[in-house]
This record gives sequence, structure tokens and C-alpha cells, in this order.
Amino acid sequence: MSETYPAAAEPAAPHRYTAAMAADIEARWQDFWAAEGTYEAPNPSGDLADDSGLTARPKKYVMDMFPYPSGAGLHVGHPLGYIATDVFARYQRMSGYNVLHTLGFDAFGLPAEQYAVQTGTHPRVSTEANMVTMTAQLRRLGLGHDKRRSVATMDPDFYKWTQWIFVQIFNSWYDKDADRARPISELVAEFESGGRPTPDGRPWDALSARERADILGEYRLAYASDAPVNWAPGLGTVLANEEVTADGRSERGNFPVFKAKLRQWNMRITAYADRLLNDLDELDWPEAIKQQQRNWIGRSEGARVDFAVGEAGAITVFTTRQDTLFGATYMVLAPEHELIEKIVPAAWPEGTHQVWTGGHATPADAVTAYRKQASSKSDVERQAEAKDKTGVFTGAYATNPVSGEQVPVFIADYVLMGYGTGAIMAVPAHDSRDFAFARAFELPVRCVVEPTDGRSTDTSEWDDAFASYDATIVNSTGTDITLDGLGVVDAKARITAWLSERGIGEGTVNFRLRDWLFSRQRYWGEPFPVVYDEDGIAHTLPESMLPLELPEVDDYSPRTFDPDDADSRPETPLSRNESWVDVELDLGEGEGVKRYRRETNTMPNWAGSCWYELRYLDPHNSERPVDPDIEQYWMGPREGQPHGGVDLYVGGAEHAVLHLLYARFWSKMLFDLGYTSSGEPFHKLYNQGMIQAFVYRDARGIAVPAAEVEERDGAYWYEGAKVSRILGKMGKSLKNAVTPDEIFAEYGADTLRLYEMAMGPLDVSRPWDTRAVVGQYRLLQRLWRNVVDEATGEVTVVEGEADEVTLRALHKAIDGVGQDMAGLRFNTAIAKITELNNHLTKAGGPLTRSVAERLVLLVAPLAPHISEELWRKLGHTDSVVHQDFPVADPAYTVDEAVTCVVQIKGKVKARLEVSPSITDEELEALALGDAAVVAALDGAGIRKVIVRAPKLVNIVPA
Ligand code: ANZ
Repeated sequence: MSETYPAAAEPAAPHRYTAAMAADIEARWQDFWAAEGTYEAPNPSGDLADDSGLTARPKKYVMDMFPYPSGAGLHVGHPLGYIATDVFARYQRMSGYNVLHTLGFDAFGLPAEQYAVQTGTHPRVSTEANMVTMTAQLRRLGLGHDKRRSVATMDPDFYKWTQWIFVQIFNSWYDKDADRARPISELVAEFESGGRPTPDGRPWDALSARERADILGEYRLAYASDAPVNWAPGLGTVLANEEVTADGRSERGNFPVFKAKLRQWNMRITAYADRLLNDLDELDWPEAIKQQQRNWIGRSEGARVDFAVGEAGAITVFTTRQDTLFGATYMVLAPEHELIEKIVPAAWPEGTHQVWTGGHATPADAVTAYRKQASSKSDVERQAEAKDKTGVFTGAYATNPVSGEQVPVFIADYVLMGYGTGAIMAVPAHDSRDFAFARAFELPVRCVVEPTDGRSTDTSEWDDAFASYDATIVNSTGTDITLDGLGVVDAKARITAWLSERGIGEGTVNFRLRDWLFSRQRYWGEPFPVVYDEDGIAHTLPESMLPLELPEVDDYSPRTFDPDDADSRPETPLSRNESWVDVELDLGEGEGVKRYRRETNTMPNWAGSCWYELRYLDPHNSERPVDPDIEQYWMGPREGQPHGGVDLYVGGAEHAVLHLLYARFWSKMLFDLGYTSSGEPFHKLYNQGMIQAFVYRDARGIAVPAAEVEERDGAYWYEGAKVSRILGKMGKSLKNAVTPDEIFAEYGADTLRLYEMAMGPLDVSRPWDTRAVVGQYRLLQRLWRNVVDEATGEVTVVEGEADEVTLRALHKAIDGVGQDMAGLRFNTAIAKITELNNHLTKAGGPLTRSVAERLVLLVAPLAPHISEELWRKLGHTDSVVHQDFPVADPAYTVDEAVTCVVQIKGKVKARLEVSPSITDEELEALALGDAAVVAALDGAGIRKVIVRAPKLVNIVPA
């Protein structure tokens, strides 16, 4: 790849389209568009309203997942999605829509902070510098963004509203009956009036401030709680479940993650589990992403069942297989379960099996030792299927409610505290984990679901559980109930009813989704708008005190620890700033000036992206996050979009359960609280593929600079040595990054745009090949040559109408390209444009003006600069950007007809000239209505019609 690109050859003619000319054209029009505000989309009201009349048009809101302003700059893989949305937005603008398209920056985050720690540069300074560089690179691509609407999440004018939204969330609760969030003041009113009793029945005004705060904390949608959280000592911060990988490490940095009990802020996303699940059905999203969200939310229908245990009352289990209750031969509590202390007897019961005790003298010793061992493992390690099952007997027995049998209660780490009730009934015959445990601890295995795979109900010979929903219940008869002979579904229903009648169980739905851990021990994030009074009660800041800006500090580094030090505890950088933390304020709550301590955690870097789609709409509003009328215009529900939302959102698939779930959650809260009309942020989601690149490695496996590798005799060589080649990611670390700047210099932005769109279907990953870029450059050169004389620079078009063949080629292209653009099939759109352009080149002679103009309009969304230049050269004084996309004349798009033979009983009775794309139904109707066919049938009824569109219809009379 070290040879000179063909494009660099000297122009043979003075007015040929070359890289130099492209550079000139592109810079000129970019300046012009910026000066004219060509891409500004007006709002129906407010400071971005105008009198252009565009808001009378239907709207299209097109959005990209905004970038993190990284210091590495862009490579050609980054803008794939941005170019695609730009082409789409331009096409929609030309199709009569008021199109909003802009791009901001997701500016808070770890890398800036790490860079700051390394270099001593303030994260804001480095982030701002990166934003300037990236903005210039993106501008060079000719993206048609409304610059006035760009936002950065680190901007106090932006995060003022992130904080404000936090306050609204804090001040609301989820009313399960109304199935929506409501202001917390309405809950307080219910407590005050006695309409809702307090937990211990005392009147509300008899409670202390602390007690009230604690009660409300159980309801608030943002709440602080002491709970086991994911603590990554190596990162120095706690993390949300969504940020922990399947093998229990931090997604960022790949550090071990431990459970630590810490007081942290949470968002009650679980209140929205059902709506987050159900509303997916109405979104136009890739099925794979919807499925990932469904799995993450993890809805399970089952039952809670109480097993009586000694004085302690009952152990409540969650099971999805209550139909197997007769097969529950032991129970397991998670090692952290709080009932354990209450049920553990002083000594082992008479005759306790040696393997159950783990060799400990007392149950208390056994439990203590086992708990210690379990606490050092991650949930994933604990759940690993292959692993030997460990556990220990608690010394206690519980009563199986349906059989009356006494079953031993164990603790074992395969049961997790954070799921269901943290306790299970173990049915070893029908659950593999229970089976393995029962074999290890010599516990009875009782078959209660008749195997359908040939084995008998004698479990002594089984080597695994029989787990099936499609089978019949056996061995399940008690004194007043039998499930025998029922299928699983019916048995579940019957036993659930039996349990509820007795008040010892009920049908229930359990979710895998946990509340969202919302605190981070970081500097570079939004400060919480929260202060604590002397009693440690949290108060939110009044709107007049927002934004609460990040203090200037000398030391913004996180305190990190030995990655394996599970006992370490986080320290927040903001806590090092005593004069910021310790404040005297009048919160306007009628208490006057009081001393408070500020919350020193910051919000996770997902906070800003939870609502940025709203701020683009009304970026300068100083009264509220977004004006309701403006939100309604751009985001409101409409036909086919019952929850409203952005019309097209393009980005990578990696955000399936992070950003995309969090943003949906915030959108629903803001909707419930009446701030927005849309209950979903993104109606249509599209995941673009990745641009990959070849990675070349030497014998040691180290990546070598891809640009210096030579290809000889089917092998690859670097500095005289053979290197291997695989397809991988593009990036600096793999030494295979190609920058857009290189391609701009060699060919120009229009060529880069075309190449990226032509590489393949947008959602498929594809390898970058610099040598192939020239193909799109040649297309633009031919396009230019079809309109402009390369010797004189004058347009060559003539007046008059084109010939029939050309008109057919033109209108077919218009028809196909329009549909492809609307469907994001830019690669096939380019293929059609290429075909048309080749046809025009081959036809020779000057184009008619009308053909040339429509050709230019077709290309405009893809290659806006050359199109604008040609459009002006064709004599127009207004921008190509706001022209109407050409409309195909159906007279020229229908293909030549084909002949269809109509037979009756195998004999040809008629021939019809039909369109090759006719459907079976249309063809049948046409054939049966044909005069010759009607005559031949002579009133006979029809038994059968066999249609093979477009060529054959065979009629069998009755
Ligand atoms: C008895 C039983 C019998 C179960 C059987 C399964 C099969 P999903 O579908 O993922 O919701 N379980 C419940 N809580 C648990 C916890 N905290 N840690 C580990 N396992 C737990 O899984 C629900 C099933 O997982 C429950 O149904 C329970 O085992 C187990 F033939 O109860 B089952």
C-alpha cells in the first residue's frame, strides 16, 4: 500500500475533476453552507423559530449516537454511521421534510480523566481541544448538521438540566396502581391524610425527619441505599451491573469486580421493567437488540412459596416450577441470607450426615466459614455450571408445605442473594444444579415429572436432571391435593391456587433486572445536586442553585487500589475539597441558612446520554430542558409511532443494555411526570456495521504498520520478513488506522463518502481497502465529465428532451435510488447511479439539461459538494440542498411486458401482455376477466386456478 495512489496523477485537462479541484469545491461550499445556515432546521417556536415555513412540513428527526471526544482523532471507520445519517437526512430534506440533524459530544468520561492524571491537563481542557479537532475533521466530511443545536454533556448549561432531571426523579415515586411515576409530594399527602398508613401505623406527623426520609427513600425513583454493589478496586469506582462483563470483570479496564456493601445512589429502573419490556414491541429496532433487552430485563413467571421453619417463621422461595413442589427434598439459602442467623441451632441435630457439616463442630462455625469463602467469589463464578457444587447444612429443617415432609436447609453459593428471594426449594430430579448438589451431599432425588426421554422414574440410575416443560406430573399426591396426570402448565396453575388459598404462596413475576447503580467515585462527571443535613438526610438543591458546577481542584485522580484488594473501599475525588463539600445554604425549605455537606460522588457517564435527544431540540432554553411544544413537534407520538421518538437513530450494537436501556428509562420518567409527550426516545434504531482493516503481524505476533506491508507472490512482507494477515479492528494500536485526512488529500470528501456508502450493506461489517477508493473517485470524474467540458470548464448540456432509452434508464434509477435511500440501502443506490452514469457516458453526446439536473439531484445526498458545484454551474442560484428529489415517471419505469399464457385444461386459450412484476393475485384476476377465457369457460364453474406469475395461468373448470 505504499505505492502512489492513481488519483495523484497530474490532470490531463485543466477542468478535470481532481483531488485538488475537490478540495477547492468542498472548502468553498462548506464555508458557504456554514455562512448561510443551510442545514438549520427551524423550531415551531422559541429562539430557533423562523419564517421559512418549514415547520408546516412533516418532520424527520435523524440522530447519531454522539461521539466521545477522544484524543486519538478519527480514523475512516468512525464516520460510517455519520455519513449514512447525513445521506438519509439530505434525502429526506429533499423529499419534503423538515429535517433535524445535528451532533454533539458525550464529553464526560474516564479517558479524559486518565489523560489528566497522566499529563496534568485539566479534563475540560483536553476534552475541549479534542472537540475542536473532531469538529474540524467532521466538518471536512460535509455533514449537514444544524450547528446551533450541538451540545456537550460537560457544558454547565447542559448538565444543569441533567441535574435538574435528577432532582425531578428524586422527587417522584412509582405508583403501581396508576402504573406511572408521580410527584413524591402526592405520596406525602397520602401519608399525611392517613389515606396511606405508615409502615408502623403511627401518624405521619409523629415521625421524625429521619423516619420520614427513610420511608420516602423506599419509594423515590432515585434513592441512596446500603446494598452490595460492584466494586472495582483497580478502577477505584463502583459500577452498574450493565458495566460488568459476563465473567465478572469491569467492562472498562478488565479489572476484577467484588461485591461490597456501600451507601450509593440508585435509580429505580425495576419499577419500569414491564413497560420497558412491553413497549419494545412497538419500536422499529433490530430484533437482536430487542432480544438482548428482553433477556436483560429477564421476566420469569413463577410463584413465591413459604416453607415453615422453627420459630423463625418461614423461608420464602421463588420458583418457576411450583409444579415440582412434591419433589423439593431440600432447600438452599444464599450465604448472605438474613434468616440464617435466626435458624441456625446451637448444635448439629442428632445423626447429621458427616458430609453436610463440612467437618465443623457447630452449625454456626460451618456457616461462618462458608460465608467467608463465598464472599470472595463473583456472582458469575458462583453460578458457573461446570463447577462442583459446594455448600453446608445450617442444622435447620423446614416443612415442605404440600407433603409435610421435613427438608434440610443448606446454604450454598449457587444461590444468589440478588435474585428472587435469595432462597430456593431444591428439586434435584428436575434441575441440573440441584441434581449435582444432591449427588454431592447424598440428598434424595425424587422424580415428579415423568421423563419423556426413555428413562424410568427410578432416579438412582440418572446421571442428570430431567428438565422439561412438556411432560406429565407424577408422584405428586398429598392429603388434599393431587397434581398427578396434569401437564406442567395446568399443574402450575393448580398448585398456585392451592397455595394462595392457604396464604402460603402466590403467583409472582420476577425480573432479572436490578436497580441502576448511579454513583461513581470520579471527578469528571456531573456532581449530584444533593446536600446532606446534620442528620445525614439528603436534600436536593433548588433550581436556582443549578448548575452545581464541578469545583476546580488540583487533584482529580481517582483513588485506585490493588485490583485484587476486595477489602479496599472507594474514595471520591470531590471529597478532597473541603471548602466545596462543607457549605452553608438556604435551600428555601423554610429552614433558613444551615450547614450541609455536599454529595461527593458524581453521576455515571451515561447520565447525559439519557436525555440529550431532547436538548438538541431546544438547546438554549434557560427555563426548562425542552419546551413542550417543541418536543411535541419533533418527538411526539404519531401514526405508527405510538410512543413517538427520534425517527432514525444510528449507532453501534454495543450499547444494547447500557445507553439504550437507560435512555428509555429516563424517557419514560419524563413522560410520566408530564415533561414530554414521547415515552420512548428512539422509534427506529439501526446498527451500522464496523469498518474493519487488515492487521499484519510479525513472527512474534506484534502488529507492524499496515501501510508499509508489501504483497508479493501471494504473501505479505514487512522489512524483508514474512508477516501474517488477518481481518481485525481498525485502530492505532493495531497500526492499521487510515485517517480521513489521507483520503481527503488523495480524493476529497465526496469520494470518501461514496466509498464508505458503497462498501456494502450498512449493517454489515466490511474490510477497508484504500486501493478500492479510486473506483468511487472515477464515478465522480465521469459524472463531472458528463456535465462539464474538461477543456473549457463550461457545462455541455443542451435543451430538449432525451431519447426514450435514456429516459427509461433515468426514471428507473430515480425510482430505485429513492427507495434505496429511504431504506438505508446506500450501496445499491450507488450501484444504480453508477449504472445510469455509465449509460450516459456510453450514449455519448451532450446530456439534455433535464437529464443532467436530475442526475445531479440523485447524487446530491451522497456527494453534496460536487452536486452543489454542478447545480450552480447549471445556472441555479439556490442551493441543491433544498431542491426536491426527482420523482420517477411511472410511464418509464414499467419494464417491457412479458407474455403470459392462459390455459384451460392444459390448452392455450389466451395470451396476455403483463408486467414482469405482476403478482399471482393480479394475474389470476386479469386472466379470469379476459374475454377469450370467459368465452372458453362458457359459464362453467372453476375448480382450481394454478398461477405461476408472470408467465402461466392454468384453469381447471369444475
Ligand atoms: C424449583 C425448580 C425446579 C426450579 C425445577 C427450576 C427447575 P429463572 O427462570 O432464571 O427465573 N432460583 C430462584 N432464585 C434463585 C437464586 N437466588 N439463585 C439461584 N437460583 C435461583 O430461574 C428461576 C429458577 O432458578 C427457580 O425455579 C429456582 O429454581 C432458581 F425443576 O425452583 B427453581
